[in-house]
Amino acid sequence: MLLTKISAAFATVLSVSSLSQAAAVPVEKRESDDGVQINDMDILNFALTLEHLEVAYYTQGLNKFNATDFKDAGLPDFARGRFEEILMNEQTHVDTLSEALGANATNPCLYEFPFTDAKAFAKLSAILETVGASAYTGAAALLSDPTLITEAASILATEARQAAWVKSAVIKQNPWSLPFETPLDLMQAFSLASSFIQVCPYSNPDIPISTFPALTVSTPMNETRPGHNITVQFWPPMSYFESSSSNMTSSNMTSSSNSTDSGSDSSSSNSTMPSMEPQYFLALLSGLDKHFVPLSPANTSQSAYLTYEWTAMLPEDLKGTVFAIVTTDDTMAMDSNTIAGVAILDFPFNSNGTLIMESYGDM
Ligand SMILES: *[C@@H]1O[C@H](CO)[C@@H](O)[C@H](O)[C@H]1NC(C)=O
Ligand SMILES: *[C@@H]1O[C@H](CO)[C@@H](O)[C@H](O)[C@H]1NC(C)=O
Ligand SMILES: *[C@@H]1O[C@H](CO)[C@@H](O)[C@H](O)[C@H]1NC(C)=O
Ligand SMILES: *[C@@H]1O[C@H](CO)[C@@H](O)[C@H](O)[C@H]1NC(C)=O
Ligand SMILES: *[C@@H]1O[C@H](CO)[C@@H](O)[C@H](O)[C@H]1NC(C)=O
Ligand SMILES: *[C@@H]1O[C@H](CO)[C@@H](O)[C@H](O)[C@H]1NC(C)=O
Ligand SMILES: *[C@@H]1O[C@H](CO)[C@@H](O)[C@H](O)[C@H]1NC(C)=O
Ligand SMILES: *[C@@H]1O[C@H](CO)[C@@H](O)[C@H](O)[C@H]1NC(C)=O
Ligand SMILES: *[C@@H]1O[C@H](CO)[C@@H](O)[C@H](O)[C@H]1NC(C)=O
Ligand SMILES: CC(=O)N[C@H]1CO[C@H](CO)[C@@H](O)[C@@H]1O
Repeated sequence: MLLTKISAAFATVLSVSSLSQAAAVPVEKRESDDGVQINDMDILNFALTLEHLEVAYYTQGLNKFNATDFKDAGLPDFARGRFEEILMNEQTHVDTLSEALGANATNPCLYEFPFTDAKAFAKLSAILETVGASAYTGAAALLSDPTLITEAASILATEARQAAWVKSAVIKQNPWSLPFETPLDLMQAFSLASSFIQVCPYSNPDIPISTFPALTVSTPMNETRPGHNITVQFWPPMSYFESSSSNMTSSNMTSSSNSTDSGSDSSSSNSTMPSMEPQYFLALLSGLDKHFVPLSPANTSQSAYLTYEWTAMLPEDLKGTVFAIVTTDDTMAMDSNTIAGVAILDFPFNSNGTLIMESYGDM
């Protein structure tokens, strides 16, 4: 039954392994950052996946909240009418992309959105529009047909206008973050979008994009500030553990259980765990800049292999919307060295450029 929640099946539908679907729109294939071969049809279907999600978002929100609900939530009188216009924009994007893809167009999925009132609906819409703008910005480099690049840029600009309108006119915060929009690659954008997707029709085309393991922020929104420590949650990858401690036999494992409870015994620690604990970094994607800060286990007496809660000091100079991922080194933020993500941080600022405390993510 379609309503069954099957995230595993969804992951399979979008698995990297099945690339058998051939190109229809253009034939040329380009390599994404993680080496997966994708073509323009895949990119358009990816864009269509995001547009379907947005149509569902505005349809559900506008069905759920009437003019009185908007007013009661303290939103401006004009807001609901503009959200209706946004819905029409998104529906037109869906129609245009579907027409270009013909029989290969992907169909809508089932979605679950966490809004409980009109204000939360408005705030989350700003995040969706920003992710949309960032996804189109990142995907532009992967398109090969110049006509499609212009069409995608044209959609991108509208998504960015919509984001700016929600952020400024409705939420009364900064309409933009920095002089540059932050590009997200396909896997990063899809990791964000897929958190709202419950299940997709099996007949949908196989788009070769997968998702990262989850990264969540556990610091309360009002205490997540530049220059302060942030606590995030993710599991270090098992594969990393296995490859660094390759061919650890059961006798090695046995000795490991002896020495873990005596952390001071460093001479035996190398026969138990790999001698070097892994070092992870929080990569903060902000405009065209990438900031890296080291992560340490939040509980300093825990091994980095077994830690779920991590802490890092956020750089002082972050502003606006920032995307965070966890990487294995501090020089690049590619899919190949990303182990968890994507989390969204927001540091809204007023017209004097001063950070303001209330965040649109604070729902
Ligand atoms: C759909 O894809 C198939 C193969 O992937 C291709 O042969 C066909 O032309 C495509 N159809 C359209 C309408 O693009
Ligand atoms: C709007 O919806 C609320 C429930 O959310 C309902 O109580 C109210 O009567 C509705 N108002 C109008 C004008 O339909
Ligand atoms: C954040 O909010 C919580 C309650 O919502 C409050 O207890 C805490 O003091 C706030 N922190 C700051 C830094 O304002
Ligand atoms: C931030 O975390 C570091 C270690 O990760 C710790 O040494 C420092 O005291 C923390 N700072 C604050 C303000 O909590
Ligand atoms: C323990 O693991 C190391 C590799 O990390 C291996 O070289 C060694 O032979 C193993 N010891 C035993 C007793 O299997
Ligand atoms: C581990 O502990 C067992 C008994 O608890 C002991 O026989 C064994 O020698 C210990 N191994 C190491 C490497 O300390
Ligand atoms: C463990 O590491 C220390 C240096 O950190 C080294 O002197 C020692 O030989 C190592 N022991 C084993 C069994 O590899
Ligand atoms: C930190 O980790 C150690 C070892 O796992 C555990 O004994 C201790 O209770 C933890 N401390 C906190 C505050 O969770
Ligand atoms: C910006 O700064 C001016 C002059 O310092 C001040 O009057 C104004 O209230 C500030 N605006 C905001 C939104 O803080
Ligand atoms: C990394 C490594 O050394 N892997 C080896 C583990 O052991 C198997 C056989 O036991 C080898 O085939 C791997 O090369």
